[in-house]
Amino acid sequence: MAYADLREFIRALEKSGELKRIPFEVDPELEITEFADRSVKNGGPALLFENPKGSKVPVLINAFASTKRMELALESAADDVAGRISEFLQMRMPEGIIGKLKMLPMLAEVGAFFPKIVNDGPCKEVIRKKDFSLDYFPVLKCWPHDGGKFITLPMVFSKNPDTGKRNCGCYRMQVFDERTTGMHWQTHKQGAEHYRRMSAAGGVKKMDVAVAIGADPATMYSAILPLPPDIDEMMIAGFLRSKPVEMVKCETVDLEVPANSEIVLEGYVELGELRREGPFGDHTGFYSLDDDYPVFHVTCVTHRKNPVYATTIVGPPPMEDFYMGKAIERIFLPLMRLQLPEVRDIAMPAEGIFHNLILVSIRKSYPGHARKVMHAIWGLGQAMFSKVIVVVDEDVDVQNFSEVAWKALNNIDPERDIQFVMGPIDSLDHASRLPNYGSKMGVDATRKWPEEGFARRWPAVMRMPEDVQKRVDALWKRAGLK
Ligand SMILES: Cc1cc2nc3c(=O)[nH]c(=O)nc-3n(C[C@H](O)[C@H](O)[C@H](O)COP(=O)(O)O)c2cc1C
Ligand SMILES: [Mn+2]
Repeated sequence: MAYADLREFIRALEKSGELKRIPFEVDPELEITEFADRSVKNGGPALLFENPKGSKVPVLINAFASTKRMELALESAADDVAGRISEFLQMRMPEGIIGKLKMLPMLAEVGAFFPKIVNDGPCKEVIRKKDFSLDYFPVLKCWPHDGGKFITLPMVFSKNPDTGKRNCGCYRMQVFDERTTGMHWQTHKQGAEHYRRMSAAGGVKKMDVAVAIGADPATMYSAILPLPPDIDEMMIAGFLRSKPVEMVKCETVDLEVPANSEIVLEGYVELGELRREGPFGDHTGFYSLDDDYPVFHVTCVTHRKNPVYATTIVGPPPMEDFYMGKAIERIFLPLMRLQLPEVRDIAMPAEGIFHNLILVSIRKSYPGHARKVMHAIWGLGQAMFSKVIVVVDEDVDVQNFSEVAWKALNNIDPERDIQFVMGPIDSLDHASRLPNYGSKMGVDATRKWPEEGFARRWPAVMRMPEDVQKRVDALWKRAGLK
């Protein structure tokens, strides 16, 4: 059963022993971060701060910050979500009338994913068009050298001016004053693309934007998914929760937001207006430098009675975003395999902050195959950011980082097997020579073939035969060893 809203998810977390309420006063400036950081690194629960200093609105943090909580959020393990996706991808019209009849329930399920417009919703319980202030909400100052307070887990809605398609992305927002924030959509993201297109078209000066904070967990989660342009996150959220997302029209802008949202900020981004944003203690564990980004002007705030403010912190790994990213790795594997069926598995170790290190195992079929896979990944949506790709043969378990390091390091002749390419890189990369542009490295750690010019013999890995292992099992016990 899909969660109706954030509150139902909070109750589910609590019932599973995955939530701790903090009734006393804690400061949203730095103290909540210190709590959340310690909790995630100790395998602790999600935290609900009922009495954040300076606000009546409680703060929810770390709601997705473990494999178990991601599973509760999506109501199934990420691997099972991937399984459902594989099933749909393999769905073909079967022969004969009986087969077609069998298909009907599945097709009905597909139709059931599309978001539904409703007339009213809980997010309209309180509507403030005049007397509102962002100071009402307990927005965190996350890290000591941050440029200010940041809304860190928003669902930012905008429309593609050319196609009219909706986009929802999670882009942090620095609170500048009671009614303005930064809008940190990086140049590769859909919000930025909409902004560019509107600017290029001319005519209008303002771009409508609506920001929802806190909703049912699948809807919140959909905002971070690296979907192709013009694929509606709300449709994918409907798939994830097996129930359409109900959307309501905004009061002052031509956009819709999830009806069950806790908080909605409506407003606009003025085309051409930029303001210094940051620094910000970022996903990488380093501070992102300050930079110029568009400004979001809030024109109306709507919220539920007694809203809950959902947020997260990012920083030295592993953090909550690692668990959110790990589920993406699982969920997107079948989609990647649609284009690259030779891929067996991929892994993104926490220390690589998603795309700094991607380990890929492939079924190698022809000379240069590993390099083909690297280039394909560099051409695949947000996987373009992959800074280091290590390709191994299918017998290597990429989830076992120790095995990958051992085999890859032994298998490479660095000069021959490492390839550098130039291209777009993540805006958060602080080491690249230019913002958003730099080099990437591919490591072909597969076994080399004669067809690839490898004239020597390739050795086998040592393994004891099973019969010897079995004999020693018995002798081991006899020796009193454990
Ligand atoms: C906690 C969190 C914060 C994020 N903050 C930003 C951000 O400030 N700017 C940005 O461009 N992407 C940010 N992202 C990544 C985007 O949400 C992600 O790339 C998403 O796929 C973008 O959606 P889009 O393709 O619809 O633009 C963040 C992700 C997470 C998990
Ligand atoms: Mn998108």
